[in-house]
Amino acid sequence: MHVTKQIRHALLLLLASVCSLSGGAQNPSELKPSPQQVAWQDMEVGVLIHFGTNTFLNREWGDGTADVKLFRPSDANPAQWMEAAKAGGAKYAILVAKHHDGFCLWPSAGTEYSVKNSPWKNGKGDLVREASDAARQNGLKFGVYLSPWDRHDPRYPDVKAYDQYYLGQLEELATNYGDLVEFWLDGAGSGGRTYDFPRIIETLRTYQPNTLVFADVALFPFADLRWVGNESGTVTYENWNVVDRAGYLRWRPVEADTPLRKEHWFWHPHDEASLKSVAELVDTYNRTVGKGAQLLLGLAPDNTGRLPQGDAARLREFGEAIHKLYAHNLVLERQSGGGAADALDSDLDTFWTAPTGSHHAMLEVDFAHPVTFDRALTMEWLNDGQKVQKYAVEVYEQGAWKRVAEGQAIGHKKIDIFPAVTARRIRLNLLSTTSEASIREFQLYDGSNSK
Ligand code: FUL
Repeated sequence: MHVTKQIRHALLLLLASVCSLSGGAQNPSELKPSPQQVAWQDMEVGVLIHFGTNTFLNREWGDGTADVKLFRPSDANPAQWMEAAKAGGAKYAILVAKHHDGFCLWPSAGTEYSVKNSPWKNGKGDLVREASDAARQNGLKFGVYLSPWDRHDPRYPDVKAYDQYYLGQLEELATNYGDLVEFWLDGAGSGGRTYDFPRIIETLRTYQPNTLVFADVALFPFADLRWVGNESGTVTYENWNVVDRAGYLRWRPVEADTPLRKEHWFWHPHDEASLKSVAELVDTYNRTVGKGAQLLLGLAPDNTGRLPQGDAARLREFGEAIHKLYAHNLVLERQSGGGAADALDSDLDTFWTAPTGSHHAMLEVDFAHPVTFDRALTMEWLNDGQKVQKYAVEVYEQGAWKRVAEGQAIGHKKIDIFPAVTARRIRLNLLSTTSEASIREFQLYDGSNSK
């Protein structure tokens, strides 16, 4: 009897480990975001700020030999950066605390290669402090980028010694500058190198349990957020939040980083022509946020330490353009919306849920008079997982329903843009859902109105 019990116990253990190894127990439609991921996805737009010795050398990638004395901005002004970011609609700012050249924007104890030996503020300055303070004063969350690849530090070839150094830096950043919303792990330059990431992330989690780790594919096992795979601000595929990493499924929403000036993360002289136009930025917004992704816009303060006036003005114009474009939700003027008022109220805290157990559903909006629109904005309530797998936006025309847009994933936000149509009855047709879908918003806009 006793032996049978032992055998049964051993078999159960074996079964449990086989299940977890094969990943067989995971079902993508049942995976849910963490509360931190839900809050992060709601921010939609952020900025990534590059400033350092490269700024003074007309370079994108420093080789680590730049003299610290080069770093002498006359007017480093993080408050101005953050004001501009806010005007552009950003809700968070990530500062490149150390880029690949190894130069640190804070007086790190582990190296002499930092602001503490630069002429800026006679070596008494701390840009991580100033930027984090300025971000919070402007209502922005703050995060850091700490490049693992370090082309300056002499310990870099010594894997153990460098890991220890990196860990110390992370500890400084994680314990001295308040809550970090995101930790940006850049894989560039690190191909073939193995860092002690289990320990590094453990350290981060110890001090900052709520920080979300962004990582590209090379460092993917550690990612809470994933890289979009390009720097052009494009999500070209159906965007599902649950993705697979070698048999292990997780909720990993995507962040699309792209610079405000084409192809330049750092500031370069005589480079004004590369500043993206408002139309390009709005298009980028629609192709990233409008596909359920996060838009992370790169900002580059110049060699005075200020964001160039043209860049700040462009950010403001972009912020205003988006605001204007999505200010007038026609659905609010409807005559009826069935029982789905909670999806039709422009209130992000309410949502409508399709009948329990349903795999398809309809949400119809009727107007007293025909309305003209050229885009639909739909949001899923994701706390319970991503449910919609196929949908269409349809208008009632001459006795039949006509499809004006269709897609698979909705996710956090989906913006469908199509030739303008005029109709009195419009519906969101949820053609296939894994279980009952929850719709946070279904909105209609006339883009031509905002021009
Ligand atoms: C890349 C880096 O190599 C670029 O210099 C920049 O920092 C960009 C945001 O990430 O991987």
